[in-house]
Amino acid sequence: MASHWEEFYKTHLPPTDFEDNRSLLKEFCERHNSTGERIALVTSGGTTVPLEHNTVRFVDNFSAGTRGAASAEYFLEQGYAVIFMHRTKSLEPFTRHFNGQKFMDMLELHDRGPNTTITVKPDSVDVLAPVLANYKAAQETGKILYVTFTTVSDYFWLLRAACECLGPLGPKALLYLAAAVSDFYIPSSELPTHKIQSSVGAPTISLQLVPKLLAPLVSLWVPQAFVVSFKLETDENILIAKARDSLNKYKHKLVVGNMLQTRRQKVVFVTPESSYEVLLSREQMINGMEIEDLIVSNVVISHSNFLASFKY
Ligand code: 9Z3
Repeated sequence: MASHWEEFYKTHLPPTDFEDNRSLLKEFCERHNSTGERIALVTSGGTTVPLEHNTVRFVDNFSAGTRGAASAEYFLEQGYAVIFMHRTKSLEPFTRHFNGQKFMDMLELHDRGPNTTITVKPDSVDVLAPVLANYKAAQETGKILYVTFTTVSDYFWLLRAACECLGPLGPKALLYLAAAVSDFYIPSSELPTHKIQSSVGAPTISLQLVPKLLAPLVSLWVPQAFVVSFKLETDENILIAKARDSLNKYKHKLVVGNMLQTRRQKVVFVTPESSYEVLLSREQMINGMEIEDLIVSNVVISHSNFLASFKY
């Protein structure tokens, strides 16, 4: 009998841009594998669950992709090549610093008829320059690949394709699964084609469990990789137990637990041997330090130890 995840891929079509993304992933992984670099796959942002094939409405979640976008920058700083697999229109590395009106407010318009010019305000140069330098460096050295998903089904297709391309890197591949992936969905076969009509009364929407992809991911797709998953809870009393359950079930290396309410200040690292908090001090917070800086530094140390002890 086909497993739940195999059944999923049989009954859900890949997204329309799937083959293009697969080629990009393949080229990126082969290029960095040939130079012996480490690659971090960072997943980021939330998945949607459409309620109709021609989607007017969908179920979504809170994630703006802050964790993933910030972490991608810190992995680049640590010398990793990065696949940034994110929800369309969620936060991206580098541009995240200048979201919304912030960017416009940094610019000055010098309207001189046909010789109009635009400059960066002097007091914004210090803010923009380092971010721009890091952005340009990542682009020019081909160190970052952006791929996007919207629905939970898109995410599943893209995740498997990324894993297939990362497989040959063995333990040099690091998976950092920070996307907020829906646990529930409506199978394609049960979706109405057209917009749900209010004239037939209030709809009853019945969701089903998504397959747990961490199982094939760890045991079949990238069995040698260093896999880090995130666990989000809102009830502190169950966080560590849930993180430990996940490690016991899927046998990966590390679960980073976080609470919705305090995720910007602290997380808990749960490994098969131990659990410890990683948190920003008051002073670090005042100085504008981001917790992702600490999370990524700790993850990179664990990945290095894992690589050092890896038996080929
Ligand atoms: C996380 O727990 C991330 O840290 C956040 C980041 C989504 C909380 P933001 O985008 O938030 O910075 O606002 N991601 C994993 C969430 C998740 O769906 N985990 C699944 C679960 O908890 C397992 S992979 O069951």
